[in-house]
Amino acid sequence: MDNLDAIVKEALDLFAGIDDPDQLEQAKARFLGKEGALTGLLKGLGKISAPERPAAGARINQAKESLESALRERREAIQAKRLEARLAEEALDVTLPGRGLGVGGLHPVTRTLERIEDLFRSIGFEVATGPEIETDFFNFTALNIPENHPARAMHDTFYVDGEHLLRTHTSPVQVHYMLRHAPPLRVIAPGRVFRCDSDVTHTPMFHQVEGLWVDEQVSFAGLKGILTDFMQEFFERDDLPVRFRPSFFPFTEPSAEMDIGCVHCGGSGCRVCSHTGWLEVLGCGMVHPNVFRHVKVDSERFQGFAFGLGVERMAMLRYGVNDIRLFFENDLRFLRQFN
Ligand code: 2NM
Repeated sequence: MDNLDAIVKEALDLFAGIDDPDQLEQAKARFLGKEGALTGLLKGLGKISAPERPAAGARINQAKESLESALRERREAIQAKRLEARLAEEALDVTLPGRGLGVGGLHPVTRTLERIEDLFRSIGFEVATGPEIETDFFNFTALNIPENHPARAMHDTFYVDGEHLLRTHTSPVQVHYMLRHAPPLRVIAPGRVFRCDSDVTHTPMFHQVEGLWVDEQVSFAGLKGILTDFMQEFFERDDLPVRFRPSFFPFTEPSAEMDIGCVHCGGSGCRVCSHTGWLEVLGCGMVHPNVFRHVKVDSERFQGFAFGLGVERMAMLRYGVNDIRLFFENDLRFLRQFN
């Protein structure tokens, strides 16, 4: 009992210096555990004379309580300190600027498509769309391409079943349009087309714009004028040379292909134009009477001119892209250059 104050002081000093909960529990056991110093004193109470026993017991209990309350305080202090350290470590600086929103942009093919649409809209053309899955009739028969005609093989068609296919051009949209609208009419049909063809210059899906003008005084001369103006507006060069070469399409007669002076070398000859100075950019012609017959347009009274161009090709020439596949890889390093 003479050591009681010394034991309490030793315990309180020890507890005060501990920062770890496990160590604190071990220290507690040294004084209050089964073999602890205070427990030992309580066990020895029996040896104390009866008259002194209650006072001695009370002193030991008091000491025990003071140790327990010191332990409680210490535990709380350790916990508070740990929480503070964690909060400091995990603190967020809410005043830091945010990452910001990336600004998206339109795909170069979309931009080119919209540019073409805007130019034709500005001269009175309507924009029409139609399904990508078509019937044999709308994609071929109505366009004067009969069964077993080599043009069907030429187009490398993806067939869905015996009657349905992925359209190989957007001309079927013009056929639908002519069935619903009587001439005079001016319409372009932009959209995806599909051909079973894949190499450096061909992708199995690409975009086309086809145009059609039907009226009573439509001529090949008018066709040449409109397409020349269009190319000069599109490439922003009013001195852009153009030429028309005879060609063949089942749905037009006569038919022609249109070339423009090479936008890469200016006509002197380079790899882009295969050293010819010219780039083929479009097919066109006067609508064949058989097409008019299928859509019930009187070909004695009306004439029509039509044309078709590839949107990816126009985008490549406008932006100087040398591989069509870049448009479909969706590599952001490529796409970001068009923003
Ligand atoms: C081309 C070339 C020439 C064309 C024809 C028609 C329709 F439906 F009126 F008969 N639409 N588009 C046409 C004519 C398309 O693409 C190279």
